[in-house]
Amino acid sequence: MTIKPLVLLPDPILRAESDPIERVDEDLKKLADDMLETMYDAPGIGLAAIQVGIPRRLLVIDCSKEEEENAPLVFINPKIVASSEERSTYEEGCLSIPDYYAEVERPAQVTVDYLDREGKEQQIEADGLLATCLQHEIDHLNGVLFIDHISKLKRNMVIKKFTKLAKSRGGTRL
Ligand code: K2U
Ligand code: ZN
Repeated sequence: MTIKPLVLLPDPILRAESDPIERVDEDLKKLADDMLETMYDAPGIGLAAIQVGIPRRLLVIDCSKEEEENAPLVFINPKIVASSEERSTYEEGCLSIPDYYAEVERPAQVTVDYLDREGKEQQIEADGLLATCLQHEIDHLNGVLFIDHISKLKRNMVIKKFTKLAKSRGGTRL
């Protein structure tokens, strides 16, 4: 497996609409496995393919606790088919916007249709951190970042800071 370079704000590819996956083949499974290795190495609890520069509707998640066994999940062409009126707030971060955290309010429960790593149709009803993570990652597939859910003033400050950082670092690939 391979740890892949992360794409950082303000790389414009993070704003792309990712393409639906037509076929679940061995190459796609290898990409999912590389994304899981990249996510665990970061470390994070979720990762969308666009964050390693690949605009395909694929994401991986593992919300298991430190003291628990890993419980990796692979979501292919995920679609939110229902979300609760009730909302919850989490302090979110993003591997593409390192060391910046902000409170984001989202629906507390979501129902998501997707294909699993074997290409089998699945449906999950998620709440808690898994619901937040799924919405955060599915946002990535639509070119939406968690900073799009905070005030314009704060968002512009973050973008300005990461634009300056990218200039000093010579790019947006970590
Ligand atoms: O998409 C990503 O950048 C991965 C995020 C996913 C995530 C962010 C906020 C809330 C839930 C999921 C990373 O895992 S960032 C690390 C992290 C982990 C738990 C809570 C907050 C931030
Ligand atoms: Zn993110």
